[in-house]
Amino acid sequence: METTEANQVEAPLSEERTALLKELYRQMLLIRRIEEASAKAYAQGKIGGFLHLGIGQESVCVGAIAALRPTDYVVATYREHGHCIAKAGGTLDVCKRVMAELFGRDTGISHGLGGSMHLFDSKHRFLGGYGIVGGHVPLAAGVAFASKYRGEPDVTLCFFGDGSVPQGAFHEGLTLAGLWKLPVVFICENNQYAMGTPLYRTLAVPDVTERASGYAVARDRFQGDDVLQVRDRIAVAVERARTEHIPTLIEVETYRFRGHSMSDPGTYRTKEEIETWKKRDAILIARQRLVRAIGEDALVSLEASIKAQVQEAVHFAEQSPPADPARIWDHIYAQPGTDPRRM
Ligand SMILES: Cc1ncc(C[n+]2csc(CCOP(=O)(O)OP(=O)(O)O)c2C)c(N)n1
Ligand SMILES: [Mg+2]
Repeated sequence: METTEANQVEAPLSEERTALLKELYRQMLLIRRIEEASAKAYAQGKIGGFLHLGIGQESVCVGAIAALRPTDYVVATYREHGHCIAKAGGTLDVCKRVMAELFGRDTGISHGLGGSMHLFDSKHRFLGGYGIVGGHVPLAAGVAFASKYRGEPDVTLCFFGDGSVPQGAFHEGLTLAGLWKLPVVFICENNQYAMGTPLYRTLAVPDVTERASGYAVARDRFQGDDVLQVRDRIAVAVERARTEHIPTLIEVETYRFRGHSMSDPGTYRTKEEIETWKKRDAILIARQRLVRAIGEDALVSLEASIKAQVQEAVHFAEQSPPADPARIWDHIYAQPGTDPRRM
């Protein structure tokens, strides 16, 4: 047994769990560095439009997606860079294509036509990137319905923020998922704010998962500080969705360290509040745990390679041609007879 800084006794990690934690740490750090680089490029005027960063929330998408099979689906909000990268396994290729999309380049993951809020990667079954708060919740139920209808074993993960919960579309999506027993897991990334509005001003019942009984879906609620815990708890819900067709409503407590978007200085929060949450940073916690398990040296080359990959992704975006105006009407409507999952 080892002792953590909080003086809690921590069970030693097995070799397998250490390897898993190292991979999850790699993905979380890669996503953070990609987003930091995109913030820099935005400030330099190289990225336009909206840019919502998930810095501080990486453990949710990385932990949750680690519980999936590659054939499972993910649907997310406009704060979805990390989800898209994690769904593709955190490769250099996806980082390049996400960065190129933010730069509005033809090589981008949506050919530069979508930008930050509309990443889409059908190959890896990442089905967007949606800007309408709560609007994608019924879409995720529809994807899960399609899997069940076709007799396919795939599960859909639907990520949304606390601001989606009071929306009508959230209610409709959860109602149908519970009624039709769809293989879907709804994950509320409760980052305490909807833009500048704190949770207590939007939700009369602050425990999001209390709503689950109204929809006859299972529920779970936990903190996002420990990425391994996120992975393990979501894995239970994914298994339940796959084998029993019981949906789950999950709430993960997390925090974004920056403003809502690049134009938000976040002055509605105190420095003390942000600093308190930074001590719970899942990347920091994972790193401390890995240092205790395998030593700092084992992480140095990993971190250097992440830095190099991020530089390569930015370089790729800068060198790529701009989005092609001839493509502007592509992918607006489905073509009759085509399967949008294979476009
Ligand atoms: C239907 C709708 N209403 C309002 C907006 C404007 N809006 C964009 S983000 C946002 C806050 C959403 O907060 P939350 O769901 O908690 O997600 P977070 O940004 O915290 O990740 C709002 C109100 C929108 N995009 N869609
Ligand atoms: Mg929120």
